[in-house]
Amino acid sequence: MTSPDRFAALWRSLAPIGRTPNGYHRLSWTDADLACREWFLDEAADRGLRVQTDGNGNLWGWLGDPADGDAVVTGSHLDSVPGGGGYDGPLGIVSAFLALDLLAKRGRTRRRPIGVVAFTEEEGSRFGVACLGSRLLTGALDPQRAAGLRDRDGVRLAEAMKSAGVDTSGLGPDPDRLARIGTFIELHIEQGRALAVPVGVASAIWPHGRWRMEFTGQGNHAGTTRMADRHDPMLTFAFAVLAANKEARLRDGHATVGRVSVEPNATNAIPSSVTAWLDARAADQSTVDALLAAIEGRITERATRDGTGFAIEAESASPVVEFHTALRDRLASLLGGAPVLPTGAGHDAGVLAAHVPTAMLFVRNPTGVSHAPEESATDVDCAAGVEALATVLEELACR
Ligand code: HGY
Ligand code: MN
Ligand code: MN
Repeated sequence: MTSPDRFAALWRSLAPIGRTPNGYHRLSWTDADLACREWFLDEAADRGLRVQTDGNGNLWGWLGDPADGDAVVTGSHLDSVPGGGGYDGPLGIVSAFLALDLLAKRGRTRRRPIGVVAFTEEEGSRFGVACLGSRLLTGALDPQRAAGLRDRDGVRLAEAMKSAGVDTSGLGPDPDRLARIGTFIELHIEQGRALAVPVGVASAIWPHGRWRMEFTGQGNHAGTTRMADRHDPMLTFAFAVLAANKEARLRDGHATVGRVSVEPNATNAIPSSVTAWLDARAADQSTVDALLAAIEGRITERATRDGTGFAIEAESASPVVEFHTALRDRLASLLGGAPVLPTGAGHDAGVLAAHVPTAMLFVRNPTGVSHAPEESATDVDCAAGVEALATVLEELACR
């Protein structure tokens, strides 16, 4: 049994990395990420795993030879949103290592390779595309486009990887590696307070996407420009935020504008442009599409009234994911009738699900807060998650 204390001890070895007074800052290929990667390699080595960094920067630790195929792979991601919580991502990796410890204790004979994976840039917080590492692995993202993605300081992904000493010539689909995976299991903190028991099983991931919105107008003097003469993109932007919120409420969807940049961002100047990002999600694709059309229509009308320009462009889109139903039901019953529930959060498991039988285990999040420093889970529930993951790995890799 992985006691809560044993969970807490391993948790403490990772927790200080990238932690700031305003939450976690573990953006891919930054020093914090590199320290997390070192932690992964140390923990993998402690367990005798063979480690690899693939051409896309994803980290793999193997028990057995992956070339034997039909591997059972588990893992998640180490990167965070800026100011994020500590559990979103890392819980799946800490739990994977502890589940291997439990498996070793149980002494069952492994019949298949077992892999632990840390996918890079799952949050898309630095380079703007979510699940970057798993999308590159599976061919869902063009490597040329990926190599050219820039962070807020203009650093390209390829440069960031190179400065971390990673050869970028292998960026792109890795069909051989993908073909060796028989099943993928991601354990993740639940992010919406939907679990009344320590562990649940995912049924689906909502379709969702990210759109970049550009508002353009006439920069001008805050003191001398009459209100009637203004073409103020900040006004159209402000309307856009309210419109997105209203249209989402009308459709039971979710719409968020959490990131904005203003030019010239001066206290006494009417902006010349405002760039903002819309995150929109709903239980089905037709609702997402209708939500986007409504938001875009209302903002376009308003821009005409404000005499400003408006453009919107999709940056990353994730279709609905229905997890493998037989695997889902097998795990729910294996775990004593664990609840089965959907999520509005995207995951690497959602990308892998299009290629291999994939399932997710959720660990209870008492407050439901995520993507914020207050994100939490109890050691007792996390230990239950490890126990569940070990049982699933035993079922899939030892029978
Ligand atoms: O945004 C998401 O749903 C995930 O946390 N990347
Ligand atoms: Mn997240
Ligand atoms: Mn996550």
